[in-house]
Amino acid sequence: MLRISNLRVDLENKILENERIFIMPHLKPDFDAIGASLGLHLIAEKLKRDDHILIGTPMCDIDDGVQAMIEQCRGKYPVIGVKQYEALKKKPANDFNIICDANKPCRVYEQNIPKDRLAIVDHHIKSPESFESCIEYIDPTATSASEIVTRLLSAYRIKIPTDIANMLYAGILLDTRRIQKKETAKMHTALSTLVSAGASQSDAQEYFTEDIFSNMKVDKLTAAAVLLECRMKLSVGEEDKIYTDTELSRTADNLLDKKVDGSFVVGNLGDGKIAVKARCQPTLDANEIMGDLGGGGGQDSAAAEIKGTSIPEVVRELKKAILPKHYILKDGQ
Ligand SMILES: [Mn+2]
Repeated sequence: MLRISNLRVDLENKILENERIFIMPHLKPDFDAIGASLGLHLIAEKLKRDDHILIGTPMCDIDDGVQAMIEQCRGKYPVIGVKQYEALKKKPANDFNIICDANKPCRVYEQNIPKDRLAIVDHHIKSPESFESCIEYIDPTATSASEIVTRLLSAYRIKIPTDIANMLYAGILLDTRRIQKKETAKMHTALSTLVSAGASQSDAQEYFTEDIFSNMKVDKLTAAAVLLECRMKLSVGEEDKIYTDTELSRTADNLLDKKVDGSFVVGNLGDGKIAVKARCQPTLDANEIMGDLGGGGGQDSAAAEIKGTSIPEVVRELKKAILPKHYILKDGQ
C-alpha cells in the first residue's frame, strides 16, 4: 500500500545520499506540475541539498497563466531552463531526480535517468512505457500531484510559504476542475494544510484569471453550443476566428454538466490547424472518440488536432466518431 510516511523516509534517504537534486515537472507544465515541484523544492531545501526545478519547455510554448506563475518564482526559487540544465550537467555530481505529475519518458525533458537515481511522484495511471524508478509513489486516487506533495510536506512538518501554498492550491483546483470533477477527503485535508499556511481559494483563483477578451471568447463559444440528440453538447467556433488551446479546453469544461454524457468543441487554432476538445462523464470514453480523429488523451478528457481540412469537415468526422460504441458498459449491462 502507498504510504506517505514511507515516501517521506525513502525520499529523505535518497536526497541525503546525493549532492544535487533535479525536480522535473512534465513538459508544457501546468499549475499542478509547478505547484508540486515547488513543494518538493522545500523538502530538498530543508535537507540542505542543492536543487533545481527544470522547466523543459520554452516559455513561449507555455500557457500565459503558468508563465506568470513561473515568472513569480524566478530569483526566489531555483527554476531553471534547458540551457542552464545542460550547463549544470557538464559538471558531474551525484544527482538524484524527482519527476512529478508525470511518469512516462515522453512527458519529460530528460529521457535517460538510471533507475537508482529516480523517484516518481504522480497521480496518473502507470503504463508499460512508464519509467522504472527506485522510489515510486503513483496514486491515481489522488486528485493531483499537488495534493500528494502537500501531504508529504505535512509529514515533514515543513512550514509552507504562503506563495507556494497558493500555487499548490491552484494545482489542486486545476486538476479537480475547481472541485467540480473530483473531491476527496484527502484533498480537503491537503487544502486545510494550505489554508493554515495562509493560502485561500480566492488567491489561488487569481492564477486562473485570463484576460477579458479571452473570457468573452470562451463565454460566446459556450453560449453557441447545441444539444445533440445523443445527450452530448457541441460548440463550433467560427471558421475565421482563431482560438487558443486553453480557450477551447475551457469551453469544453464549461459545457460538461450532469445532464449530458459528453461535450465537444471544435475551433480554428490558426496555421491550418483545427482542434477538437472532448470532455466525458464516466459513461463515455473521450480517448476512444478522439482516437477516431487521430488524437487521444484520457477517458474523461481528450483532444485531437487536424491539419489541412475545414471546420465543417471536422464536425462531420466528429459526429461519425460520437457513436454508441464508445459508451462504457457497466458490468451486467
Ligand atoms: Mn496533475
